[in-house]
Order: sequence, then C-alpha cells, then structure tokens
Amino acid sequence: GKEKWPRGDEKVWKEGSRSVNTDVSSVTKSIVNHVQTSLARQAYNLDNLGAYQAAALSVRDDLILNWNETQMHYTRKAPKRAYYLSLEFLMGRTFDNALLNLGLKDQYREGVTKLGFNMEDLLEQERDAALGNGGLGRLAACYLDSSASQELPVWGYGLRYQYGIFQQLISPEGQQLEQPDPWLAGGENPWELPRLDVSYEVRFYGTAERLPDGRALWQGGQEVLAVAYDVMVPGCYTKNTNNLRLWESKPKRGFDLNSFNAGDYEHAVESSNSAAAITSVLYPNDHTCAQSSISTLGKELRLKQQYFWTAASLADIVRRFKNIGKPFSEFPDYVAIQLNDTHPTLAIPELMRILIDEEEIPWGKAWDIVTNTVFYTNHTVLPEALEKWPVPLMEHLLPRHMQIIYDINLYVVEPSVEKKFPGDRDRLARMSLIEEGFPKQVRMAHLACIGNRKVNGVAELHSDLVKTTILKDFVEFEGQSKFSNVTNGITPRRWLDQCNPELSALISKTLKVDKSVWLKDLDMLKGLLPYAEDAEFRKEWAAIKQRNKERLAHHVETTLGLTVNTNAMFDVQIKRLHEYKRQTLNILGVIHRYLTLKQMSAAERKKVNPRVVFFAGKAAPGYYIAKLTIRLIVNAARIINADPDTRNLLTVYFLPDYSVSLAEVLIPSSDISQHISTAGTEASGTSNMKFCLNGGLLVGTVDGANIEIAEAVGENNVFFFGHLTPAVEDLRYQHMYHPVPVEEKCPALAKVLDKISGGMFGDGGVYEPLLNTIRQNDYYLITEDFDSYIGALEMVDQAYLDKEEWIKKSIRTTANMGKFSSDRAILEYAESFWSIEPVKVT
Ligand code: NTF
Repeated sequence: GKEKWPRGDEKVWKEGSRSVNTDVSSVTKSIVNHVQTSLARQAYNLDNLGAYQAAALSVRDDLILNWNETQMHYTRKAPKRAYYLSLEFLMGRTFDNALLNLGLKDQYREGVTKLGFNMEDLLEQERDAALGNGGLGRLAACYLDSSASQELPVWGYGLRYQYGIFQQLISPEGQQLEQPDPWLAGGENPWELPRLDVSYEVRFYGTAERLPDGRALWQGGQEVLAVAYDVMVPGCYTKNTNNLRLWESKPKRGFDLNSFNAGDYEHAVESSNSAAAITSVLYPNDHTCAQSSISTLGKELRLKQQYFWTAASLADIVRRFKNIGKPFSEFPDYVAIQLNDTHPTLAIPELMRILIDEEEIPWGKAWDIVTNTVFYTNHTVLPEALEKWPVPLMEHLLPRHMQIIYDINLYVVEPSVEKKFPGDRDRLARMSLIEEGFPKQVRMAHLACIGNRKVNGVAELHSDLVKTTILKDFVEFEGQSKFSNVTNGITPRRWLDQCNPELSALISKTLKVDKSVWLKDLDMLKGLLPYAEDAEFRKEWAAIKQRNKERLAHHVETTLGLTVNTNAMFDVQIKRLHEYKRQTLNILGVIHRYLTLKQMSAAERKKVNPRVVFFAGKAAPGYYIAKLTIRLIVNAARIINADPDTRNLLTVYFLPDYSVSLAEVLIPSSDISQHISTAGTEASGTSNMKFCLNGGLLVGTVDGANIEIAEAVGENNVFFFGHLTPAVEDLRYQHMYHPVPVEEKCPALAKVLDKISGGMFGDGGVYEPLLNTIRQNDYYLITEDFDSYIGALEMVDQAYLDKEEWIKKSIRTTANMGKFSSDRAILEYAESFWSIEPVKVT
C-alpha cells in the first residue's frame, strides 16, 4: 500500500520539490543563483574560481537529489550491502566526472559559455582530493565509480585527512622537497556533506577487565568523537549515487572541563589537539609498514588512525543492521566487509568485541559471524610492506583487542593447527598471530587471513604468489578454495572518456554506439578491431594521439616553461618511486642511449628515432635511495637536454608533483610506457591498463597485470624483457653469495655507472649509495635485466619506424582492453565474494 505522507501538506511539499537540472536554461539559472546567494557575488566581480564554485554548487544540488533518493531507496529495500574499508581514496577531481555521470556535460559547457566563461578554465580551478599514495588508493576510487555505475549497494569508509599526500617540489639541485597539502583550506568542499549529527565515540587506552561470563569491561582511557562527512559518488548514466563516508576526529568535549577548572588550561587544550590530530595527515609511506619507517610516536598515531576508522565504521554498520530488526545470526546475510589490504584488520577483533561484550553473543557464534562477513584483499608480497604492530603498543592502546587476538590464537589457530599437523611446532610458530622477538609483534596479515571468508590477490601471478609464499601455511591449513584472484581494473569513465575525449568520440562514431552504452560494457571495444585495417581510421587515430601530445607539451610549457619536441616518440614512466619499480633501470637506460648517441656520426644519428622520456612520481619522505634516483634523473636531464649534439634526438623531463590530474594529461599522450618491476614484485599495476586503454604500448617485465594485458592484446603488441619470477630467488642468492663484478656481468651497464661516478652529471660521490645498491647485492636485479632491457627498447625503436604498423598495434591494444574495466572487477567481487545484487534507483 501507499505510505502515509509523514508531515504537513503533501501538495505543498511536492510543489516545492525540485528535480535535477536537465537543460541549459535551468543550469544557468542555478549557477547565477549560487553566484548571487551562496557566494554573495555578481557578474562584475566573478573570477574563474568563483565561477567554478558556483557551477560546482549547482552540480552538487543535482547530486544531492540523486544521493538522497538512493540512500532512501537502499534503506527501504534493505538489501545485502557491501562496505569497502580503505585507508586511502585517491579521488582526484570531481566536477568533470560528476557532469559526465549525470549526462550534463554539454548543458554545462554551453551554460558556462553563455555566462562568459570557458569550461576548461573552470575545470582547472578544482584541487585534487589526494587522500592516497598510489595504486591502492586509486583502485579504491575506481571501485567506487564502478559500484555506483553498476547500481550496487556499496559504501566506502575512509578518513577525512586535513592534509592529503604531500606536494612535491624539486630543488635546483634535483632534491625532492615536501610541502603540506591543505586541500580543504580553500573553504567549503562542494563534494561532501558534513553530517555533524552522525557521530560515534571511540575509546583508546584504559583497562580491560575480563568478566566470568566471557565478556570484558573496557573502561577509562581517552575518548574521541568520530564525525561523518559523506562524499557523493554518482554512477554513470544512472540515478544511483553511492556514499563514501569519511570520518573526522574531534575532541569529545571542546575542553576537558575538569582540568580547566583545576586551572590546567594548557593540558585541556592539549588533549583536544591530540583528538584532532588523529585525522590530520595521510601517512606518505608506500610499501613500507609503519614501524620500520616512522618514529614511536608516529607509530602510535598511525595505529590510532586505523582503530579510529574501523571502530567508527563498524559502529555505523552495526547500527544500520540493527535498524533492519534481524537477529545477529543473519548479520552475514546483510553485510559484507572488504578489507583493502591489512590496514583495517582491526575490524576483526573490533567486531568480535562488539558481538561479545556489547551484544552478549557467545565466542564461537561471534567468530562464525565475523568469518562469514569479512573479506581480505592482499596488495603486495614485499616483506617490508607486511604490517606488524608491537604487542606492547597494542596492549597499551587497545587492551581489549589484544586479549581478543590472544584468544583467537588460543581457540582457533593453536588447536586446529595441532589437530591437522600434530606436534609441528615450527609450523605453529610460523602461523601464530604473534611473532616472537623483542618486542613481540602482531602479524596483521595472519589475523586478516584467519578471520575472514575469502582472501584474494590482485592479478593472476600475484594471487599465485600469495598462495605459495607469504600465506603458504594458511593454504595448506585452510584449503585452496578460500584463496582466489580478482584482477584489478580501472574505470573507463575517467581513464578514457574524461582524459581522452577525442578518442572517446571517435570510438562512439566508429562503433555507432552512444558512449553511455559502451562505457559500461567495455568489451564492445572489440568492435574497433576491423578498423585497424582502415587507413582513414588510422589517420584519425594517429591525429588524436598527436593532439594529445601537443596538449601535454602545452602543459609542460605553461607549468615549467620548457619546450617539448612533439615529433618524438613519447616514452613515459609515472608511478611512486621505489627500487622494485626500477626507475633506476630506466634512467640508466636513458644514459646508455645518450652515450650511444654521442658516439655516432652525424649520418648515423639521422637514422635515429627522436625520443622524449617523461618521469613523474613521489618518493616517501624517508626513502633515501628513491630520492637519490630522482636527483639522478633531474641532473641527467639537465646535462642531456642541454647537449646540442643530441638535443633533437633525446630529451628527458621529470615532471614534479605527480597527481591524478597530471596522469590524465600524460597517459593519453604516450606512445610507449614503462612497467619494469623485478619479476614477482609488482602485484598488479593499474597504470599499465590506463596506457593501453588509450592506445599506448607497453615495455615491461613479465610481472603483475602486464601478463594478462599481453594475453588480452596479443604478445606481439607488448615489448617484454627480463628474467621471469621463478628465476629471481636463485639470482638473488647468487648475488648474495657468489657475486660477480658488474664489469664482468654487464659491461654496458658498468660503463654507465662509471660515467655517473666520474661526475658526468655533477658530483659523482652524491650517487655512490644508489650505485652501490647495484654494485653490491643488486637485490632488484638491474645487472641481470639491463641487456635485455636495452634490447627491448631497440625493438621499440624498430617497430616505431613502421608508422602504419605501429598505429595498428595501438588500435588493437585499445580494442582488446575490455577485460580491464573496473566494472568487470567489481562485479566479480559482488558475485563471487559478497553475494550482493544491483538495486536500481528509479
Ligand atoms: C599496490 N600495493 C601494488 O603495489 C600495485 O601493484 C597494485 O596495482 C595496487 O596495490 C592496487 O592493487 C600497495 O600499494 C600496498 F599497499 F599493498 F603496498
């Protein structure tokens, strides 16, 4: 039956309610309205920033309508929901994406023009939301976009950091300098809704006293407030607008009145500062677990962030579940919780605590509920990235959770391992949740692995490595079926339509299908394959790539004042700086190319393909070797770019302050991009997918998702090189115990190293620590892969000489990238893990 109208006169409500702007005149009206009221300005004093703000507020109104309806609809229908817990969401800009998803790009462009502004200028006003380090955080953002676009009831939960990833400056000497990123300082953020009414208390420290009935009383310590900020996540061409809830920490009371009254004003303010500090800053360490790279105080704050966020999110999830009015035994039928890496692993003991201590559910039943609700994605097998927390710190900060972790060890791990492998003490020690040592440490990956229903890796090779290396014992113990793979994906909305509008338009025209269709069914790109044979189409395809190169050149010119040769091949490596990603191999290869060019005669040089090499990426502030690599790139670029002998044939740029928005300009312009990690170290990679979707080819190692990309686009369209994963362990062993000097192993590389040491790029001594990582252990096997790397780059040069064939490769690559849509990936999570279904908002 029809619901009763809740209050007042229904007719008056209906008359007063507005709908989403759909035509140009309602768009301009709404923008002008915001200029006059929200901004209190006029046409006379409106700059680009003001115009952006007014237009954004107008789009925000539309989003709010859809968001509200979606939340109401989900609440009424009460479907099973999935929650994606991620400490990082690297969202980038929102304005253009919202317009695309609402189907309002043309209307806004026209409206803005009529008001005397240029849409491109307005888009440039928006600051990136950079609440993430790299791939892991950007993956979370792509998954939110796909969840909404596929009409799945999925919410994200994260933290509302005051400061995102640091801004990178490069000093004249080539040193990376870090500056804070106060992304909210510009005033109101139009893309979020502060929900000051939604808040939870979160406790730290204090004491936990076990009671005879199995519960415990956790008391005292510090209490802080978690306040919700909701970020609207619109789906593409659908009303469904999902929610990303970010928590901000606040002191529970403005001041501690007791200390205040006692005259201890400073202490009162201090404790209020310490509450606010929890969500102050995103930790900038990528692939490094907290304790090895940050101070004791920093460690405690990071663990506080993790608990603060999981506790608030779980309190919210449990409250929403309770509103449905079902018994807790049905919790897993309504809730799925995905852990994005081990950062939210405390969700496991925290849910146990809620169920046992607050809901009075017996231990065994609580454990059943938890292990049927939680899912865990692993994103790396690098040992230094596996999180471990010192037991004394855990005991101090989270005494009740430490008890629960000991209980899980005692009731679950020990008895079942003993039963299956009687007397195998070594195995038990390897599998324990606690690592022996000084201090003892809690192994978060083990806890995440034991307390959940499914574990997955992020590409086929990586998922296999998870099973055969870091979680091997757990596979032998729990069986294969719990472990699986979901290869990562990327959203084609941002990473094709938005970043490469001309290519998107050509695809729609060629397929004779509206983008609202193929952007949500990316396998349709296959329809482009026959056109690889069509000379006219190839011409259009190549012309778009050329204009994208010019767009990047223009960007470099206006931001850095440098001129870029757009007739050259564009060769791009953009990602976090890390030894395993081997930017060092790339720059050593560049120097090798430079030395080779220098030795050539003028006639020989005439035959060489001009090449422009772009680097971008941030190094963790404490990662000395990665920072030295930046310094080498910048100084090598300075010398090489200034050499009149080679200037037309080789130039190198390090573009500072890499970001989502910079990636959107770089990716569509590349002819070739580099994904050259030591085999077995890059779990998946996602930028490799973005380049290929935009018709750029790959040079890469047989690693991560490179392998599946080659399977999809054909191995003849990818330039592979280097040793394979199974060889890596042995090679490392040889380097450790039977080292051979670089001069013998790889003379070409030795020459390059000598030039650097000899001062070709400034004081050679500066680079010794970096060069020694190669001359000594060479853990990342640069000497082993150097020759075949140079060989692969020569193959690239060869292939590029045949322009028509190259364009064919480019078209075939794009056409075969359908698998890598994050829509495919999120549907795999929804169907095989979470068992949730689309809930369409009409
Ligand atoms: C990263 N892992 C991996 O290094 C990438 O290969 C992968 O594409 C992304 O995750 C997304 O799955 C991490 O950032 C972390 F935190 F696990 F080290």
